[in-house]
Amino acid sequence: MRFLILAHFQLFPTTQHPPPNTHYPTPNTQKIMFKSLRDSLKKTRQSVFGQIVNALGAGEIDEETWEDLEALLIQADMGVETTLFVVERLQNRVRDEGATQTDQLLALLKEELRAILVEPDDFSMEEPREITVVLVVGVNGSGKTTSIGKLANRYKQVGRNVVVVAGDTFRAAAIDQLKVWSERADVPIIAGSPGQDPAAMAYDGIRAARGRGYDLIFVDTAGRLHTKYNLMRELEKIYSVCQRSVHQAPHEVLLVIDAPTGQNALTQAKQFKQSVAVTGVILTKLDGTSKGGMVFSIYRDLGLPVRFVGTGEKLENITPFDPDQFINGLFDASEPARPQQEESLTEQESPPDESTADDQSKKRRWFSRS
Ligand SMILES: Nc1nc2c(ncn2[C@@H]2O[C@H](COP(=O)(O)OP(=O)(O)O)[C@@H](O)[C@H]2O)c(=O)[nH]1
Ligand SMILES: [Mg+2]
Repeated sequence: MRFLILAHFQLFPTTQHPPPNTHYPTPNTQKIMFKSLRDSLKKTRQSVFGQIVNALGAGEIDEETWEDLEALLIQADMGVETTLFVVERLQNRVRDEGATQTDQLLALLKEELRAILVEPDDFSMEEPREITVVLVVGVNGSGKTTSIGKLANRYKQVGRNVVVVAGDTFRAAAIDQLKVWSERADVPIIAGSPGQDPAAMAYDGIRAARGRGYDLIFVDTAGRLHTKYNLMRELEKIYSVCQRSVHQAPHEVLLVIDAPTGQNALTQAKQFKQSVAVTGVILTKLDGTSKGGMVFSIYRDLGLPVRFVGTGEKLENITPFDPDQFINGLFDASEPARPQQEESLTEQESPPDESTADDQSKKRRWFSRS
């Protein structure tokens, strides 16, 4: 056999499959989700969007208003193109609607920003089907393995039969790291040995998972190989293995983007999009950056919806992206704006410390509110 099955995989006898899920309850965690999204937007809100609220406080719209607004939107990492697009739309609306006051402009700005966050199609990962394959791609250190651990936990909590496949065979540490996350999420892992062909690993993993009746498979992938060319070819092979293994798979291809990387991440994202049919974005490390404005360029420049936001390093620190909550979180006027103070996040490849008992109880609280 080319792969090893670690963790709890052997707990399920192969002859007795868990029944396929046809109904996936979604936990009613609206309030808690909003809190965690809002909290993770603190830096973005305090450094940039709070200043926009101040700049558009009370007064007449003049030339300086437009200059300040443009500079602040660029500072929020919205990207030049998206910023110019928004400012032009606002100038047209101010003219057409006869607005003269900055508070009117603020209301229009919120509307225009919200309009960029187009509601995507239904999330394929949550549609009932016998088996759902989710491929997770992105550059090294962006948070793929961590996000898979968090999502495995989240979906296991709502009754899915989750399994993770260690498709990053480039580094031994990557396999170990996914193993740690699978233990935290209490889901089985299918892993081979370092250096093994990742597409063959994906094939074996999907086949084994299918044989044992799992309904949600997350496939981890490498973010770096010897060359970028190799990486993209390898991802294409994994993608095509998924296509050949399960009808309409991969059902989701989630691109993990590291928010602190800002606009540079978009160039990398475009390269991934050229190789595989990316369906959505997981935006990680929003908690450590003031670059939350890049959500708008992900939607506009990449044409991709943000599906989840990483709000910290712990198991429960992931939240579905909600456009209305995002806009509210950016402009919450109850906090004073502070000058921008970017804290860079250190990227480490080893798994973070085990969650504490307190984390575990928080996790239970998170999912028990329904
Ligand atoms: N603060 C914070 N750190 C994160 C988040 N997601 C991932 N990380 C950290 O980012 C680092 C790299 O994550 P990893 O999952 O190994 O990235 P991968 O190489 O893409 O698999 C780790 O130290 C993670 O703890 C997040 O949402 N917030
Ligand atoms: Mg990884």
